[in-house]
Amino acid sequence: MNKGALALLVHGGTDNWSPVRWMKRFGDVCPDRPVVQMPDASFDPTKVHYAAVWKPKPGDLAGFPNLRVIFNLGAGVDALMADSTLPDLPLVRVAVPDLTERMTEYVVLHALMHHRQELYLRESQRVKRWSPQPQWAANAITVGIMGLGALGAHAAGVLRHVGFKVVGWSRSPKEIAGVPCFHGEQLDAFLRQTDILVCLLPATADTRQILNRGLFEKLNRDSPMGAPVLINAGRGALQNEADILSCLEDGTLGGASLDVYVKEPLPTDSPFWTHPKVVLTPHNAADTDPDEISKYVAQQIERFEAGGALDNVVDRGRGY
Ligand code: NDP
Ligand code: OXD
Repeated sequence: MNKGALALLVHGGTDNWSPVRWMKRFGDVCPDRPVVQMPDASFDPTKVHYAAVWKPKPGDLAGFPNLRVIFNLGAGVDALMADSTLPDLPLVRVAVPDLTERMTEYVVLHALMHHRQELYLRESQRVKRWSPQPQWAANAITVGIMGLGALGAHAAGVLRHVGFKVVGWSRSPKEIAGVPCFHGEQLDAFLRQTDILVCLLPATADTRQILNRGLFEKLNRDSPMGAPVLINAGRGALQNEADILSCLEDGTLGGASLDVYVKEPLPTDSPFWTHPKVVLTPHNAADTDPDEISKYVAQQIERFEAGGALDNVVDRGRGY
């Protein structure tokens, strides 16, 4: 067995990131290649050609002199980009239908939850209040998606099928059937139309804290929902959490679904936990499935070794 080894560096905390589970899957899909869970002081680091990682410790990847490709086991590479010692090698991220469809489920679920006044109705049930409020049609609501990449573009199509109007905003111009697309400097025009703001941006130097009071104040104030709503499943670094709380308090925002936070796990003293206008999930909008992603990585390695191109290589200059 002289194939270059695959080193597994997985840190995450939650069950989905159990290194044992990932080791087992990579062992199954790379039967003729050493797969080593790091740290392993007994393994010669010069034998490592590939690394499959989730939140490795800064400096860890610099320890493999013959590394050829780094595979990030999620879609977002912000944790890796923050490592100034990251080797200058192809960095591949996850963009697969399995992850994309899971994220679309989350986005549609939460858009519908706010559109159908679920927070009000659940509270009504709790207090035995038979007092429905007027309803409006999905096509009276515009969902604005920030980030029209693998995830945003797919969610846009499904939201359209549900009946919402959908608009999108990205860095470069895009064309999506039935979805007016804005880019760059056209942000304000995009925000003016938006009733439900869905954020599926990567965290980069350009997008840090983009979800702030100034931006929320530009959202459509004439929504049938009374006030616009925020859904953020991108990254916590995109949001100013004090601004979200104060905008929920003063009605600039009518509600928020948050999956990601500046600090994760979310500290138990965060006001988000108990806020009546917040629907909170623990960064599980779209899990990366070890079965799917280990196959994806193994196939890419086979193709790379046969002289083929890698898919979904991160542009280090852009940071995503
Ligand atoms: P992509 O790289 O495919 O898409 C990113 C989109 O954001 C692109 O449309 C890009 O524009 C746009 N964008 C980036 N920077 C800017 C900017 N400065 N201004 C305007 N638009 C910008 O990423 P994915 O769709 O695959 O994933 C998006 C993010 O979702 C990930 O980076 C990750 O943080 C998060 N995520 C969260 C998960 C969760 O469970 N909560 C799971 C998976 C991902 P352009 O098209 O012009 O390049
Ligand atoms: C990802 C994530 O980036 O899980 O894939 O957040």
